[in-house]
Amino acid sequence: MRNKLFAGLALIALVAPAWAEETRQISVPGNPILADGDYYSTDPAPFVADGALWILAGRDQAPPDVNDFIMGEWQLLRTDDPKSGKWTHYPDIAKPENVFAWAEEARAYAGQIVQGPDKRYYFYAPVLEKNSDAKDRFAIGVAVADSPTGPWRDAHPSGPIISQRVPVVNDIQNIDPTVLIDNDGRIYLYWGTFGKLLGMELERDMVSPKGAEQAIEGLTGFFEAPWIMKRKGVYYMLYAGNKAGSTSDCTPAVYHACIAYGTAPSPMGPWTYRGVALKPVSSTTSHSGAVEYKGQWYLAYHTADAQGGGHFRRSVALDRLDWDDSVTPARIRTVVPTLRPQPSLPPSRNIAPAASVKVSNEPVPVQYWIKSLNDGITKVAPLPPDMWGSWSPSNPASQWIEYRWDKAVTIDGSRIWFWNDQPAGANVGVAPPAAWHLEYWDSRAKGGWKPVPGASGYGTQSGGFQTVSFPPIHVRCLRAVMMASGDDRSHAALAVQEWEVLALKAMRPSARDANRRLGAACS
Ligand code: FUB
Repeated sequence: MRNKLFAGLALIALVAPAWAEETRQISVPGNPILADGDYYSTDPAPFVADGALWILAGRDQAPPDVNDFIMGEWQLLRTDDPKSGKWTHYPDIAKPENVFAWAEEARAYAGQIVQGPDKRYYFYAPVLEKNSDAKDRFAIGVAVADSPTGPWRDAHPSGPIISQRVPVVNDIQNIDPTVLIDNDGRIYLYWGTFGKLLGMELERDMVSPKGAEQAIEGLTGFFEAPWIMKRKGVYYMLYAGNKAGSTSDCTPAVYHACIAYGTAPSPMGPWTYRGVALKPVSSTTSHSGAVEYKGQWYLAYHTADAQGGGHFRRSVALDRLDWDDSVTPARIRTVVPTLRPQPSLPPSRNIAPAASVKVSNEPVPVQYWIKSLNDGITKVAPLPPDMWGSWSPSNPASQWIEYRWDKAVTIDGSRIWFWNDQPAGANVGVAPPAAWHLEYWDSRAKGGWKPVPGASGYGTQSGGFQTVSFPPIHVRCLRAVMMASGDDRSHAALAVQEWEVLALKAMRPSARDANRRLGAACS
């Protein structure tokens, strides 16, 4: 797939001088920066060095049907002018097993590069320890180099500076390091995931602990991906938060994250939650870093928006981060993600994206996402946020999902893609429906939900579209009514990855409005 054109827009590969037969000059009109699916780039950590803006990133290498973080190496992106869209790409600046003799390959997780007091560059890198009896072998190593591009060598060859065994025993997963060198020269390291965040002061050698690990509290909904920074005397911590729920300001679905942030008057707190800097992106994980460059702040983050992208095939994006200085401490204005110009979509008979959605099981359990029903995305290996679902400890015998259009539409077909984690006929978990059918709201006389007449048949298999056709019918509200499989004791739950409704003629799809409000009920 190397050097393929994405969306008809040029990605120009030139050969750069000296060390860098591998570097590539990229000219991009927007996000993601690497968008053609050739190199995925993830967990961005921006920094300024030699007058340029750099982004350290991991590299997702999982095949499309594998849900795992297969990440063999780190890479760099560099620009002198983010607005120009011109970047130099340095693939493979380091691999865990080449830099750290004690590390295993393929888990080059989210790192950060900072310039130390000795002007050399220090790379805080979470990797898997090869020979460790720790329950969780993730550990943070530190590499050092004279240039961001390396060569990187282990700054602490005796092993990681943080693990479940050093400097003291801990029981967290030791990943996602972030470092601040304060104006007084003191150095602070923070790290953690799965809701646990630790912080520690480091000596000026950048590797030795100075003082004890401390739990960082007060960052509401903290999940992972901390990013420490300081502006106008205030300490800011960005992080991936997943305080999920239907009324959450962060995310309605637990498998998604927003980038939230808190502030503190000193590096170790006390921390106060302040709000959301970036709403959930298209990948389940969200990971960001912010930096000021030539007077403008930027937020680097990743998404699943590149060609062939996914939750484990993520790509780095960069957008402006603006401050509201009318309040104290200054507030981060919610970042507006931008995309490069997208190819116009071909005409389609599917008019589901123009509908608003109502379902029988509101509030939808936080592991599912109602918006995925008509987002036009189907995946071979979807995760729970890629579907609407209904699992609960006690599942009813039936559920429905409903589309409402602003005006009545004439339709003659529908396609639905069920998802399951249990076989057909199961009475637990999520299974394909035992049966399903379409109903429309009949507005004549007293009105009422009626089966769509003349339907060709309702397949119940999962893992692909089940298609039904019927004589044209004029409707404003349409339901897919699903009967769960099960028995006298219990029923399985139901899940749908995508539900399409087909108009008679293909038309140009109107822009999808993800924030569309629920349309008026038909009843
Ligand atoms: O890339 C692997 C992991 O995914 C990172 O460590 C997390 O922050 C999340 O982005």
